[in-house]
Amino acid sequence: MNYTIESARNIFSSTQVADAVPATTAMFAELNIDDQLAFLWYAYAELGRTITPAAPGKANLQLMEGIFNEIKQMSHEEQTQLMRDLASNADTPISRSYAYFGVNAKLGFWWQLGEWMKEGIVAPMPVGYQMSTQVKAVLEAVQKIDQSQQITVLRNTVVNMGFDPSLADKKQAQINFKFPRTSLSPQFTIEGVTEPTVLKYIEAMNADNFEAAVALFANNGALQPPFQKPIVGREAITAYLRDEGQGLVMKPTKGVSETIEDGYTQHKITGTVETPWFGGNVGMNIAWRFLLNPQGQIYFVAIDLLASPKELLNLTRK
Ligand code: EQ3
Repeated sequence: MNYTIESARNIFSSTQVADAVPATTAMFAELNIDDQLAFLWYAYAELGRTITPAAPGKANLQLMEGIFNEIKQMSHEEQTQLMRDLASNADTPISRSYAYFGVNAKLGFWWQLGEWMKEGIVAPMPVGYQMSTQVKAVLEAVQKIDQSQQITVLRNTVVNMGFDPSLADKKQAQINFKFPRTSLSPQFTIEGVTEPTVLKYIEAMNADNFEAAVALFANNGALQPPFQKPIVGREAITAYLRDEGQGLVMKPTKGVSETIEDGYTQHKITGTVETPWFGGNVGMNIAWRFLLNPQGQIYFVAIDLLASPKELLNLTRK
């Protein structure tokens, strides 16, 4: 059998992913702009009752100092308009700069605005704000999902802001955050999997060594992030990982390896992944579905956010 990226996407097809994430993100997108901003405020505040993101570090925030100074000098009305412009993908200078921030820079930008909203430096939620029934419905939906899914919804909404989000796929991020690692890479063994390429991939990712991780891919190989289409080719994968892979801690625990046709092998590994924003407080349940070519290179890997912890045990082929 000759594999294509399209056919490779179906390996280990019984994997149950967290469908509630795209469903909730779609509900959010239906809200009007003020309701979207209000939803984010309440969802973030609600999350903050149990976990709060770590401060992104001075060096990272300094990368956006110019824009932050501009914002601090604005009136509350202007700040509110700025937030509306970002959420509605309006074409304004700040909204354009934002579109070129890396994912973590976008999150860091809103983290800072959130802090300033609490302090009253940036326009807070209006006193006496009455939540609409639509906002209530999305909040209820988000309360039903687990924290790793909640933070994924929040992250998706922030990523889609700014002018013009479609540019985000084609560009090299101009502001990229770095998260210095505070501890040694975690030691791991994957029960059931000894394939060197898979082990080297995890090791490289746990050291932010994206060049080493990408060298494991075939030239025409692809990486499929959760809820996204495959990213094809080494150059595009490197740009993606430099932006989104920083500071992740991957803790794979078990897996299964099988030889299939023509010397190809497939491997499904499950475990948890921690983001530098929430550290060990949120362990995201993840599956990696690898298809290796006969040379042992990664032809395809899908990263899935799993529907439930129970899915960590699902290593069946079909
Ligand atoms: C100020 C406030 C509250 C109100 C205002 O009205 C609007 C907004 C937006 C506000 C602020 C909101 C804020 C500050 C939200 C912050 C949210 C954060 C920090 C969310 C972080 C989420 C991080 C996630 C979900 C990371 C997931 C990463 C994964 C699953 C990575 C997986 C990968 C693996 C395992 C690989 O092997 C390869 C690569 C890949 C990256 C895909």
